Amino acid sequence: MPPRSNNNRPGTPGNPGRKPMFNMYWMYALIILSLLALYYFQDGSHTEKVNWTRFEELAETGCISTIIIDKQSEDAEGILNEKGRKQIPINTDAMEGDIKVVTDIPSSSVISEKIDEWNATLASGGMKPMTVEYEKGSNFTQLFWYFGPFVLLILFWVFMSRRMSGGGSGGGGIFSVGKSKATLFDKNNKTNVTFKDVAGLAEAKVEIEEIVEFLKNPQRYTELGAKIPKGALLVGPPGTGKTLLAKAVAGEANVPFLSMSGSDFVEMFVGVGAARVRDLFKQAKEKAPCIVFIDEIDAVGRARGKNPNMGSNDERENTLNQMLTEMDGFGTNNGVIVLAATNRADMLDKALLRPGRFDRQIYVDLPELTDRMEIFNVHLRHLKVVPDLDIEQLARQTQGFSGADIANVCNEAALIAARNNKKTVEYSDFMGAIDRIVGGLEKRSRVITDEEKFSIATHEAGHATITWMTQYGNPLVKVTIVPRGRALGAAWYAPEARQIIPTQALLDTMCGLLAGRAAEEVFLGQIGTGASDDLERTTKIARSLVIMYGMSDKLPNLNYNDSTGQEYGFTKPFSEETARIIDEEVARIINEQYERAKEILRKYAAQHNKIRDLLVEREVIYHDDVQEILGPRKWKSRTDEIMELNRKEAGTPPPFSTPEK
Ligand code: NHX
Ligand code: ZN
Repeated sequence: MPPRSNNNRPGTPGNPGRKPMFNMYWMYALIILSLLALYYFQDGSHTEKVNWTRFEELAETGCISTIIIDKQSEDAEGILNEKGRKQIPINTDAMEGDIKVVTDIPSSSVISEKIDEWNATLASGGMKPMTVEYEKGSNFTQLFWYFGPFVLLILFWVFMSRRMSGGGSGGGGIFSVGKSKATLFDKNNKTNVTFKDVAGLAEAKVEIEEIVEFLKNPQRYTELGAKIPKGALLVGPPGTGKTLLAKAVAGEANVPFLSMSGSDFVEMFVGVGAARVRDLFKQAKEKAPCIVFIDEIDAVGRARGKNPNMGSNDERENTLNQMLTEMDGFGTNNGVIVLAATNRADMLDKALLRPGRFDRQIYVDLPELTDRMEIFNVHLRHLKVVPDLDIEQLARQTQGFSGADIANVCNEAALIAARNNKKTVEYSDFMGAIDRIVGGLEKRSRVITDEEKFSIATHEAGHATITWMTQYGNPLVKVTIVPRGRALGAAWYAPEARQIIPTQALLDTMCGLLAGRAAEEVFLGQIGTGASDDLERTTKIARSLVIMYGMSDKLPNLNYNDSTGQEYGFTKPFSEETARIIDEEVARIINEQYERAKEILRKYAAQHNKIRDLLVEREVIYHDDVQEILGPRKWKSRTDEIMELNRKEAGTPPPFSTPEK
């Protein structure tokens, strides 16, 4: 990463030696000074408030050595001498400073007469007269007490605002809150990411390459009368390479590239977000043609609330409004193209998506099989791997992984290989890495009794049997009763990517999930708490089947889902009656699948028990072991076929049979 700079304006090329206006050390010095001052005025003395009569008494009996008259506040302080110290009800032995008594004086003219009177009494008793000092009221102390808190408050505010505005790098403090904090990539400060580094995403790449074209040769488009698009929105789940794609644009286009995160606009001060948007576009216009990239735009771009009085976030809306006007206002932004990334396009304000603003949406989806192979190839460039590594099989095993996940798998595999002192990274290391990432750390040290082992094996064998015997059951990779992460055992699958899911597939999935619990009931005669996660997932599927896909018998073709997430607020889009039916349907569907699972298990009880026993014996069993027991699947998936093909052609066991270390 290039260093972040707050100041990318031309004319002020990063001014490192500039003195900040408020240095942090000033703050500390001031705080320490005021504390010292407080301590000084306290000076360890003790002041006792007394009434006039008592003061007179003390003065007449020679307990006071010095009287200090304060004309302004009309009080008199008497510093007690040795004798006086014994007169007051507190223990004064340990006290180092003066002990004073203070009282209000009736009037300043009376007091001097009184003092003369007391001194005369003292003289007649053979005692030392009191000395008298006049004080004009210590202005400094008073000022301090009046204004001190305000000064402290202001200092605190300055301190906080410096904190808010990004750690004070580059200085400027509160005076730079309205400046955008965009990172600039240009000729002097280039990213070394190019389109070659972006694997997969073929379609997205074509679209984004076109945007680079717009900036490089605008006349090619404008000559025909076409308008250059203002912006493109990169939409896709986390880790799929939206930011990478944007960085590649920065690397490829020979134009300046301003990068900023949506959350950088958000600040605790009113109007700052809008000011930053203005500043960002001002910078961009100065540098045109250029690209502005706003990552995580949902931080500011979320749809504005419908009800203007309720719970709306004015500051965020102002920021958004400013962004809308900057992108398509009266001002011309020729040569500025805005790219933005988000993982929730449906949450964005509709105004952002209309033509003239982000008029193109580029979907950056989770990588398909071939994309994953490409991604593996990119990351394997840096690794020392065995020459005959089966990348297609790796890609099949990482269904649903994002590019970032795959990068993680490659790195984890290399770590595992290194831990085992291998010279090259092997297939089994990758499998270990995938298991590690999906399931968490293996916990072989967890103490499990034989009885528990038996019931875990029963549960997992149930999953294996049902998924094998149902049409849409996912292709089984392995079954294990080695504890990993939070789970005591698991059945691992290599799910086929499916675009459209038939009702039966959902039902089969639920049946497979319920199979663990069903096996416990059928073969153990009692059920345990362990199936909670299976049940949670089953219930979610059943619920979405009813309220989202309109697949239930009683509520066909109805969708009560709100994909925009802001239509209904706290009210439900259906009646109480419907709510009851939904609950009934969900319960009915789950119950039907549970009964079905038990039925299938009873039918294949012998096979289930064989799988269970093999599990107890070996702890991990693979696709082929299950096939041996249950026979070839009636409904073969492509993955099943490939697993068999591999074996026939190469005459080698499939890769999953590699026993784990
Ligand atoms: C416990 N764990 O919590 C113990 C340690 C029924 C043989 N007392 O269904 O391990 O009981 O097919 C993600 C993944 C909770 C989230 C697994 C949350 C497991 C897993 C509870 C097997 N395999 N249950 C399974 C299991 C458990 C649990 C999870 C999760 C068991 C079952 C966990
Ligand atoms: Zn289970």
